[in-house]
Amino acid sequence: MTIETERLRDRVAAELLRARERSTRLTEAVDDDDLVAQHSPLMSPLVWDLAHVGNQEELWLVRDVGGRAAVRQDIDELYDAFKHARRDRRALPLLNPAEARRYVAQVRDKALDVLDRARLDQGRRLVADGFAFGMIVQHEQQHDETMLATHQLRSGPPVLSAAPPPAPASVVTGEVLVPGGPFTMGTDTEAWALDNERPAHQVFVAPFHIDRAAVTNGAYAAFIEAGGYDDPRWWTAAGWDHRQEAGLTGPAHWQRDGSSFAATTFGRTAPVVADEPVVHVGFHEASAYAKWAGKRLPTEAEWEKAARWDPATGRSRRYPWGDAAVESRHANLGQRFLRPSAAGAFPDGASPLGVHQLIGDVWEWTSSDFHGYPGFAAFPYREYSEVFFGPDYKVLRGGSFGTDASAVRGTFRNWDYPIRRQIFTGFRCARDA
Ligand code: AVJ
Ligand code: FE
Repeated sequence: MTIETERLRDRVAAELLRARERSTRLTEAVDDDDLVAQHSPLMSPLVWDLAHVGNQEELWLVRDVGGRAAVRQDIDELYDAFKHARRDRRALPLLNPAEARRYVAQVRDKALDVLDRARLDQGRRLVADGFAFGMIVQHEQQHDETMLATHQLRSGPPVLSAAPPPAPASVVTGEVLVPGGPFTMGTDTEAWALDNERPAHQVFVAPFHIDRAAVTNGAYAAFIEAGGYDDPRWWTAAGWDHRQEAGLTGPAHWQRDGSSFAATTFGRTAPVVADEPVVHVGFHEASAYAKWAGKRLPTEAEWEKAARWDPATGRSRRYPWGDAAVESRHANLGQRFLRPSAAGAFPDGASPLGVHQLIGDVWEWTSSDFHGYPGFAAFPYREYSEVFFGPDYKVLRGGSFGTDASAVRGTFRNWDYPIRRQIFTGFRCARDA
């Protein structure tokens, strides 16, 4: 076995550990009553997420890759996300917190043993380059972001805290012109890319302008103050219906505070910071803001071209800053800070054209429905992406402050219903050139 393979094995083990440290932090922050509670009909009890992470690890790493006997075959059905809606999971005979912790630890022991013996350098496609392990690392990190969103929805005194994010030397505003022409969207070479990011394919994009930063709280407050939520001209028919039905008046968690706004974040209420990206807005609100501003949301292809296309070489790179792995100076990721950072706070992560913070801070709504790329093939299971393809879901790009670096890249695609705003969603605007 090569040194390369051994280095990959060490990296996989380190990533599995890092994910588990985060799951542990998020589930040790609250008591057992809180872990089993349903904090919102939109979210699972935290203890479900924990055992579900273990169950996926058991299914893929212990049973499939390892070919080992089941640890707990009897609980598969309880932790199958397609069998029970989130709002119904509280009532299931779930593992209690102590049992769930014991279960995920048992599975992890076996998974590490499987990792020790796995042929990462050859053989099954599922195992080559550590893909199955990478998929499970990302799966746990995705659920850790989901658990963070559950924390944001729970009531009671704060239990999570973090330092404030860095402030920019100068606030980034304005837009850049992205030249028209073809670029490579998606990937064939990113080892841990999920099925919906594949295959790489050429896409022609007409020239467009895109904002250098996400829409800020200050800009969004101006939309509210201008009566944006009361003027159907800015909303699509479906968006206006939803705005009326849900009684939307601003981002989730905002309260009016005299002539300005405050937001409650992980149990603490504070004035919104004008230069930070707006967060907890739905697709309909993002589209309405964009129309009011004389702009529109970028398509998914436009977003990816802005994030990956290198004007010097015409090549698509892994990240806005190049092909180098994520470092802390590049982006606000990984729950280091528990809120988005102001426009311009991560200049080292900017693209060659000067577009900032495409990765990290807030998930960005695009105007695109979630579909498979030409030549899409579900791998390793249809339920990761394929069953969600169609007009019901909108694509989100770039990751948030709650997303781990292992679970986002220039090609990564997230999706949600257009009315959803419990995840850490914002947006940036674009317009035709
Ligand atoms: C890609 C974030 C939409 O959380 O529903 C977790 C990821 N898939 N378990 C989700 C996922 C299976 C997925 N998203
Ligand atoms: Fe899952």
